[in-house]
Amino acid sequence: METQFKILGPEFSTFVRSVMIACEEKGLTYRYGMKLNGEPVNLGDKAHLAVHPYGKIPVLILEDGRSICETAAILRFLDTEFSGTAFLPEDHFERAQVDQWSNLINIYADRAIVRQYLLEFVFPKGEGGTVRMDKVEAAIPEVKQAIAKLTAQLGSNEYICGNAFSMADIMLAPMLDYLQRHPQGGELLAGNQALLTYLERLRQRPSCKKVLI
Ligand SMILES: N[C@@H](CCC(=O)N[C@@H](CS)C(=O)NCC(=O)O)C(=O)O
Repeated sequence: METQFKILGPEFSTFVRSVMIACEEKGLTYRYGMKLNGEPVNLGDKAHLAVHPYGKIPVLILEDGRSICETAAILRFLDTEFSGTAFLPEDHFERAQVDQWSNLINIYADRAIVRQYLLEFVFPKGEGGTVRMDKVEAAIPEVKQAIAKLTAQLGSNEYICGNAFSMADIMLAPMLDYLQRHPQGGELLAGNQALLTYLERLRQRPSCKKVLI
């Protein structure tokens, strides 16, 4: 029978989307949502902390009930366990480069683009549920800096770590996709032909066509 994974987390989360893209690339079936052992679970509940010590999502739940948390660890596991698109190069140095960029994207690009900027619009915390425009303005320099660093790393290559698709692209695709689709965020990317062409290349992959909607 086909392996079916459960992904703990809502479909709109960027990191959940990365795991979904990875499953699609490997041809795996999966379900997602905020449920553990068939029971609804909230962030930070005891049951959640049992599978992620810091109460974050996503968590991958295997068929036998074992679990893996942290997006990079999940993607690495899926890559070593299943054939299909390779997420990591064979060469050890190149592999380290992909790990390096996966981490840089997971920690720094995510903080600048998603946490400090996009989430201000998605979950407005201002008075009466308004967007805190002062926070948005304050976040823009770091978003621009993240865009500049990603553009420099991309160079004239097809993917973020050279000319092969990798785990680092899987980590980045949902973030860039949200940023570009967002009216103000999209303006920060406008005119950046290299990054926009790269994003379009990712969006054309069958995995991304299914997940980035
Ligand atoms: N380093 C973690 C980051 C996970 C993360 O920050 N997930 C967000 C959703 S995209 C989350 O759990 N947010 C809820 C919270 O921080 O309470 C990973 O790579 O999985």
